[in-house]
Amino acid sequence: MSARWRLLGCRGCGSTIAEAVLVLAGIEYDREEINYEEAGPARDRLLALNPLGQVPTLVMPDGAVMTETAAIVLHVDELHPDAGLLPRPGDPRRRDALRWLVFFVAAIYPTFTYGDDPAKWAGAGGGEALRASTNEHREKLWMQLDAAAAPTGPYFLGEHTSALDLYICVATCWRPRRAWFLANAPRLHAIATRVEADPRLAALLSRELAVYPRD
Ligand SMILES: N[C@@H](CCC(=O)N[C@@H](CS)C(=O)NCC(=O)O)C(=O)O
Repeated sequence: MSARWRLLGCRGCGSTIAEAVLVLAGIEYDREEINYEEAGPARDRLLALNPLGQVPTLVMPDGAVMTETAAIVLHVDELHPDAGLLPRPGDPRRRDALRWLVFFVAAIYPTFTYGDDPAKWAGAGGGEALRASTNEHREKLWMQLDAAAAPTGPYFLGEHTSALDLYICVATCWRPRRAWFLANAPRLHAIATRVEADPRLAALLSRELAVYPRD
């Protein structure tokens, strides 16, 4: 059994959020690149661990499997409270952090789940409409999140960075991409660029996010 954590991820995907969490917590891990869209032995390995076929999928040193970015954030925050992933229990900002963390995974993330490969859910005939409606809905959700960000920043919760900033940094590279955020959700755009400049994360993020066009 390995003493290191093992992350199954896909460049620039939600696994980058989990990877940034591990980096901030100082957890040593090995990473396996998986193209979850491509049938084959790598996807079979992923499916054996996570029947949803999603990344991130983490195998912990005791062999336990963890999926779901929000669960990973909460678990690593418990193990490494000094990593600054979430405000400490009792701090009123923790309530906000939990609210928006769950908002991300319960409201925003599913728009990608159903919009990325819409024909899977709506059939070939309905795919285009599902993609358009999830794209449109997501823009509203991002604007709601932008309005909830601390008005003077520099991070979503205010003075201190948190795991929410990691979601913002990574997911603003996805549809509708950074130029849209600059025009429509400027607080989120500012947070995303600030996180990319964090020296603890710069190497990881420049490698992972290089797959996306920038402003
Ligand atoms: N709720 C999951 C969502 C993970 C997820 O949807 N990851 C995407 C990549 S960014 C994926 O694996 N998509 C493939 C699929 O859903 O089939 C989380 O928060 O970790």
